[in-house]
Amino acid sequence: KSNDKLVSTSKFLSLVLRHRPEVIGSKLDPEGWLCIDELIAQANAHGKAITLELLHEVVATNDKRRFALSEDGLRIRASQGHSVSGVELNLEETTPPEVLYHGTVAAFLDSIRATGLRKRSRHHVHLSPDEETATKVGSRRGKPIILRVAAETMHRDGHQFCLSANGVWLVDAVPPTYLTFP
Ligand code: HQG
Repeated sequence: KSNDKLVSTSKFLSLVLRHRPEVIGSKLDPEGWLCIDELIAQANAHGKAITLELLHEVVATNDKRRFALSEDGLRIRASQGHSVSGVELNLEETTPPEVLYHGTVAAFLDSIRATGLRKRSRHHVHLSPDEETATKVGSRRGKPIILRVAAETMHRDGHQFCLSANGVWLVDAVPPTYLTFP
C-alpha cells in the first residue's frame, strides 16, 4: 500500500474512533470499541473504501500505534485522543516517572501559566515520556516549547495518571504549580 493510502486511512480511523463515529452511522461501545466487520461495512457504505487487509496494515504500521485490536481480534479502538462523549477507556491507574513532558507553542503560554494544562476538547491532557516525543507533539502547531511536569509529586498529591496502550500519559489537568517553563 502506498504511504498516502495508509496515512489517509489512519486519519479516517482517528475521525471515526476518536471523534465522530456517526460519520459512518456507527456508535462506539462504552470503552471505545467498534466491531471491525461493522466498521468496514459502514465505511464502504459511506463511500470510504476500506478492506480488512488495509485496516490491519494501518494498525501494524502506524507511526504512533494509534489503534489497538481487542484480544479476539474482532474489535478496534483508538488508544487515546478521544473527544467523543460517552467513552471511557478504563485504563489502569499507573505511577508515573518523576518527570513527564508536554509539547506546546508560545501562543498558549500565558494561558497555561494562568490555568495550568487543560484538556480542552479531548478527554485528557496528554503528556509525553521524553522531550523528543513532546517536541514532535508541539511541532504540529509551530515552533515547539517543552514544559516539564513534576509528575511524581503530582501523583503523590493525589492526581491520577494512566498510560495509554501506545505510551501516552493521560491526566485530567496539570495545575500550574507542577509545571516548569523553559
Ligand atoms: C494547549 C497527537 C491554552 C496544549 C499528539 C495543546 C498527542 C492550552 C492544545 C495528542 C492550555 C490542545 C494530543 C491552556 C493546554 N491554555 N492552551 N490552559 N492547556 N493547552 O491536540 O497535547 O497525532 O488536544 O498545549 O501526539 O497537542 O492525534 O493536545 O497545544 O498525543 O495521534 O492546547 O495528539 O496525537 O491540543 O496533542 P490537543 P496535544 P495524534
